[in-house]
Amino acid sequence: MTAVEQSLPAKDQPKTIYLKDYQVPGYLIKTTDLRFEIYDGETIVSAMLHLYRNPTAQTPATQLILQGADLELISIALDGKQLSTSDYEFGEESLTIFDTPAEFKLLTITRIKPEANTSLEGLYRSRTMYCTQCEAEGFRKITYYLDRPDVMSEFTTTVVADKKYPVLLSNGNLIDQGDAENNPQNNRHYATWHDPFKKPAYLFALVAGDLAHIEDSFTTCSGRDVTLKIFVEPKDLDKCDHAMESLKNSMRWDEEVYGREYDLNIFMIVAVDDFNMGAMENKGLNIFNTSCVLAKPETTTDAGFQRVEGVVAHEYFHNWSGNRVTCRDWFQLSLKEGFTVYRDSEFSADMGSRTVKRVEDVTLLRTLQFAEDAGPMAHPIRPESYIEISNFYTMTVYEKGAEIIRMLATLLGKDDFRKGTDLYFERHDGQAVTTEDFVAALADASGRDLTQFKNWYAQAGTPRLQVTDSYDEDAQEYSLTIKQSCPPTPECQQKLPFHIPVALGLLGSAGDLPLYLKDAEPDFETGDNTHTVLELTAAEQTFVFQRVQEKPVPSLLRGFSAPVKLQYNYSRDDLIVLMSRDSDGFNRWEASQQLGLQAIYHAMSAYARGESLAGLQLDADLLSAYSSVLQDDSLDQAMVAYMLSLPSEAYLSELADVVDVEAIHHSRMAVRKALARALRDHFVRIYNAYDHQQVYAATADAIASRSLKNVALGYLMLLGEDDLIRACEQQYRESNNMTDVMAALSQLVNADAPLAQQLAETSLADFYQRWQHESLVVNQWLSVQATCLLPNTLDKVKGLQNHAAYDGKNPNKIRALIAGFCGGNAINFHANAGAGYQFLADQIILLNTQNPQIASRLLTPLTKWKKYSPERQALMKKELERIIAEPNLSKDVFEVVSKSLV
Ligand code: B3K
Ligand code: ZN
Repeated sequence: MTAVEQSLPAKDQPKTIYLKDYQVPGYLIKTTDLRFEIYDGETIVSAMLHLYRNPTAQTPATQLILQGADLELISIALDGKQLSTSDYEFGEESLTIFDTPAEFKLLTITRIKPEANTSLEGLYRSRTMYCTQCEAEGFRKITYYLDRPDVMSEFTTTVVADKKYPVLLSNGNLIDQGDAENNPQNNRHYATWHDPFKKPAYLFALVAGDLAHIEDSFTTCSGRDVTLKIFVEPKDLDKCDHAMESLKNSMRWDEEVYGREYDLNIFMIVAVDDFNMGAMENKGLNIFNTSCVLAKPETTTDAGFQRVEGVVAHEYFHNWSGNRVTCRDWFQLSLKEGFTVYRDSEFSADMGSRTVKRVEDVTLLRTLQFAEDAGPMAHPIRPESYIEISNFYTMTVYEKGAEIIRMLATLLGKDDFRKGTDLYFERHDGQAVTTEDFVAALADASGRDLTQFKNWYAQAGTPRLQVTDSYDEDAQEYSLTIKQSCPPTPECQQKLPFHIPVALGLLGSAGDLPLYLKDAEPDFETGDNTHTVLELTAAEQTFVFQRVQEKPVPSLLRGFSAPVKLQYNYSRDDLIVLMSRDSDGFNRWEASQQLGLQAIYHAMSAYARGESLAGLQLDADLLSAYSSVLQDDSLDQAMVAYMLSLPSEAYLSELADVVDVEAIHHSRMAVRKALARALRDHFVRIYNAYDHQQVYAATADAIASRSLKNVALGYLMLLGEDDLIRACEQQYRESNNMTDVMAALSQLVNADAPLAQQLAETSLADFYQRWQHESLVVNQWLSVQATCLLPNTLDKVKGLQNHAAYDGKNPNKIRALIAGFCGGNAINFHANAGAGYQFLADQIILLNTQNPQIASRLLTPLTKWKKYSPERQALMKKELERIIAEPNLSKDVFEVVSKSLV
């Protein structure tokens, strides 16, 4: 018996949903008229649904099964006639109405309790406002409905509430408002919204609150004026400008790059403090986590500014990739998410630096998504089955999904890709479709055969590319042999070969060599012939380049042209060449990372032999390569910062078969210290050249120079010198922006020197004193402490749980403190004989009933248990078993724990 089977009696085990079981809905809903009567403590929802049999269903439906959860049914009438209890039946999360006609109107009246809704799904209360989150299956917590994305209906929504909630919003255009009827005290009012675009229930939204807003407008490419409003709590009105600017930039970009115009008269964003994720693309009424909309220099870091820009764009782009064309079922999630992440990442690349954005995206992918793809929750970007769909809003569906769209764009080229997306939007506007439909549109528009490419949608796992080469000087031929393989994953043991674009160039002594690929298409030699994209389709393929006059250094997988692990035996000298002068900026960075890895692995071998790493010396050639980077004026400063930053502990762990937490941490730290000692003067020069008085700007250049200066500070702080520590504290005290304040604070908190610790303590106290009323700033304060790499952090984290700054119901606070510690502080999370594991399991058990989605997300560090030493494995597994033995386990937590224990 497996652990899963042991855990629950078979009848109580949550059901697995399979893609292969998909059936079209028996009924469709023409119109949906909703009325919300919001009172303190309860809300009454009246839903009038105009239903009709789906003409495409194989057999005509004779009963209607609606989904509903946590609802109290007050009354139900079909075509005006009240139903009696024998006309319908309740299931676990359903209401079945018997003997239903071909077409009818169903009126249900239900009672819900938003104030008691801690799952933050459905209608709930966050601080002073009411708001909704319906994706994926939250609408069923609002009223009985066909809660599936292929049922698209025209919604009209009336919200009635006390006037202490002056702002009443829903999707679409405002068509009516006024004082409520039967309202003797004249203290209630209403607003009616109509959304002319058919949409699935997951895109429904409602907000009621005492909100302030900023307003702007955008004239679309066809000359229509669109009102833009961002609603926030009044205290946050000074933090909306960056989001508004980002929104206008997104609207323009989508017109220019994809030909997509906005379609309603108004576009609204509302910022909410209690939110399970970043934001939600509800039609015309996006609801955002405050952390993804509010920004101003004094309170928000550069990363925060960039996140706001990226998330605003992402949600806006969903208006076409997600809303106008939506998903047939939740297995198709990547249809909208992968595509939209690709779109937002290209937008950010166009707004800032393309190479920097690529480095950031690949870093995220290779640490988090590759780890997911190698773990128990591995799944293809279009999964075959799930227990709880909320568990599939993953790095794989989003980030790998985006890589798959990127590969399609690379294979088709700019013009054909655009023709393909135009055809997709035109062909499927107003429909709920599949990833197959998306690929078909691209294939039809370009004339390309994408059959094999579709393996990327169905097979999980990160493919490995093993590259070998040979140079024949006499024949002047250079051959590259590429073998592909993919490790087994839960859904599939034997993989079919993938269709993989491998972008490359060949470096000669004087720069990129011209490429003459044997047997290539005749047009190969036109245009830029120093860069090409090879198409790998077989398990093994050899590509021969002719007229190669010297033995080249291959620059492989330029721009990270495919989400794969590349293995090629680069010598250290090759890497130094690539790092110093590859024409592909991404591969220059990649070479720096490979060099960093080699240095860390070298230190890890010494560590394994029990040698002291205290005075570790780095090789002179390596140091001179790093110092050339520091002096290379042709490089973007952000790139210098990234090239100088060693691969993270998380990435080193992902690469390891068995993670040795201490060896990774101490070896990486030793290399960092060695770099700090050797390059001290460069770092001091960079630090001193920075003008700390300059006015803050969130431009790519300004962000880059802060980033490089703060990387220099990070190295300098490793030297433990009092003057440098004092300079750091001065940066903390005097900086005019949160990026520099946080960078300094984090360095003080992490510096293992008495003076630094003393200054860290006073600075942390000062920080809280100053910012205690700014929730998002307090989150940064929690997170800087949770990620402190010095010992005893777990005790501090536990202490902070009782601090006034913490709120165990707010997802942002949970992420800052609990996920910050368990997911971002390996050396402490894995310390003390499993104390960290036990702490995490306790939090998950607590959150399991309160907020299952957040509980399930927090599990990630424990799901990796098989990657650790046998002792740690046993301790982590014990905690997973303790969780699964809990009564009332949510589907969310059950699915992740049970799959991890297999
Ligand atoms: N579509 C939403 C995510 C919904 C998550 C539901 N658990 C945000 C986004 O990806 O744009
Ligand atoms: Zn999205």
